[in-house]
Amino acid sequence: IKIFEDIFRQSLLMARAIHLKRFAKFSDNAIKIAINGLYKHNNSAGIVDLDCHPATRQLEKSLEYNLSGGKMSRGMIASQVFLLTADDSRVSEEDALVLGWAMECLQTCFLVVDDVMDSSVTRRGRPCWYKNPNVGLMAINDALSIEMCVYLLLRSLPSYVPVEKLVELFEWATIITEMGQTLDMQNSECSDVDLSRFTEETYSAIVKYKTSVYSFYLPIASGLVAARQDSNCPQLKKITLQMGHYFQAQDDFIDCFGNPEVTGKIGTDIQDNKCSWLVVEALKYASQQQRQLIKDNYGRKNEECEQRIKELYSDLNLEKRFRNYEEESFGRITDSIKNYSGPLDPVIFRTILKKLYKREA
Ligand code: DMA
Ligand code: MG
Ligand code: MG
Ligand code: MG
Repeated sequence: IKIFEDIFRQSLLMARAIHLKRFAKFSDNAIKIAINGLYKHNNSAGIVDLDCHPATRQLEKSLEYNLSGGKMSRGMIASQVFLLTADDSRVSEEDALVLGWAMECLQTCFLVVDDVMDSSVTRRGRPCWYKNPNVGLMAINDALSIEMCVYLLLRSLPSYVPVEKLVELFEWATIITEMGQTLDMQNSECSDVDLSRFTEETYSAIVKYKTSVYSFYLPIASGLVAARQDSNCPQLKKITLQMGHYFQAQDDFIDCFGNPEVTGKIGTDIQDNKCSWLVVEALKYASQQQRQLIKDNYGRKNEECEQRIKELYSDLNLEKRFRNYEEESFGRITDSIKNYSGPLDPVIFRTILKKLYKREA
């Protein structure tokens, strides 16, 4: 009955919601809005000339390349929550789309630098931005510019949207995520493989900072803040943290066991010495001998070493253990959603969870 009720309520909400295609198409407009914002602020200072500037062209190119090809789930969630919870009749679909693309710009700037830090090769089925000829480490500067597009977009919103509150929320989520990336790097960039770092506690802390806040809390909370709804709800925090933990565990699983044709990226966690869900789990069950094997082969920039770790993961039944974790997480999050009471229709949480469940990309 619950499922039918969900489908019915979902279709009701869908009638008022934004479709993925419309969201995707708006990306060109979002780029124009960001660039226009850049001109506008520039004119008031009047110091530099941006017209037909090769640097402006570089920003446009990096936006075109990097904003496309993703699942756009964070942006879609922010847009939907905004549009579905706003009582103010002046709130338009375009306002919601602008918020959604600000969210996608934030995600994009994180990914561009993440790929540099993780020495990744592909992203969304194409070479990582920094791997492109004529880009290289300029990607870092491009990422900083893309980060500022978040604010150019937010500040383009009309005055009936609480822009300052949104800016504050985005700033907070950004620095938390960056601290998460610091934790992620501090636990992987060490000359000696230190297995004592790979604990569940460390893992939970990294994931809370680097993934949950910007991937789940921010999209929902920003939608609520934009719509002037109450976002200060302990159960919302609980649900989004649990979703983030589950999402990153899946990301870590996919890094090793996923199909690059489907995920669009080639895994790097083993060679990068990451505190991944898999290595934490492996260490729980590894014998003394297997621990030594991890110590000798993990975090080496060497494909044979990587292969040995993958074999060990299979010997330790990590695929099956992950499937169990997946079921447990699904149950845990479902229970948390049941206890939610707030301005959001809980069918939205259930829809997000359904999309996550058993995802392969
Ligand atoms: C990504 O973690 C986290 C952020 C903040 C981008 P990750 O390096 O595991 O992501 P991916 O597997 O997509 O490179
Ligand atoms: Mg990465
Ligand atoms: Mg990373
Ligand atoms: Mg990953």
